[in-house]
Amino acid sequence: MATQIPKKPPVPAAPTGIGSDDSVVLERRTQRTKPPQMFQVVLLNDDFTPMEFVVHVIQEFFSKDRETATQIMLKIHLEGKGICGIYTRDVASTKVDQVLAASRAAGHPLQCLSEPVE
Ligand code: TYC
Repeated sequence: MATQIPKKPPVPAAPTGIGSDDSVVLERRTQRTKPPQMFQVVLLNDDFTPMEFVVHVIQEFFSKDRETATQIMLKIHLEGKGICGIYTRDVASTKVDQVLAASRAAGHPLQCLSEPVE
């Protein structure tokens, strides 16, 4: 009886991503996750809220210095509305709540909203 020479088992075709020498090939991805939708927080003009209060609100809740806050307030006063900051959804929503709470507590009708950017 002839001696059986054991045959090597056939090498399975390497699946995509595995090199023929068992090395793992990582594909470069351009971007793993897309950036979150951003929201701009807008203040609206009205005839009653004092300018000084609006400047205070912009400084306090949007971390602007007094000069920048004054410029934003004047833009709102002249153009009807203005962007105070751009944030993720939850942060923007919190800013709106904080501004409205402070305005109502002070007895002013200041309006604030957030809207998606783009
Ligand atoms: N128009 C207001 C005034 O003349 C000032 C003001 C500015 C009010 C900006 C609201 O978002 C506002 N007293």
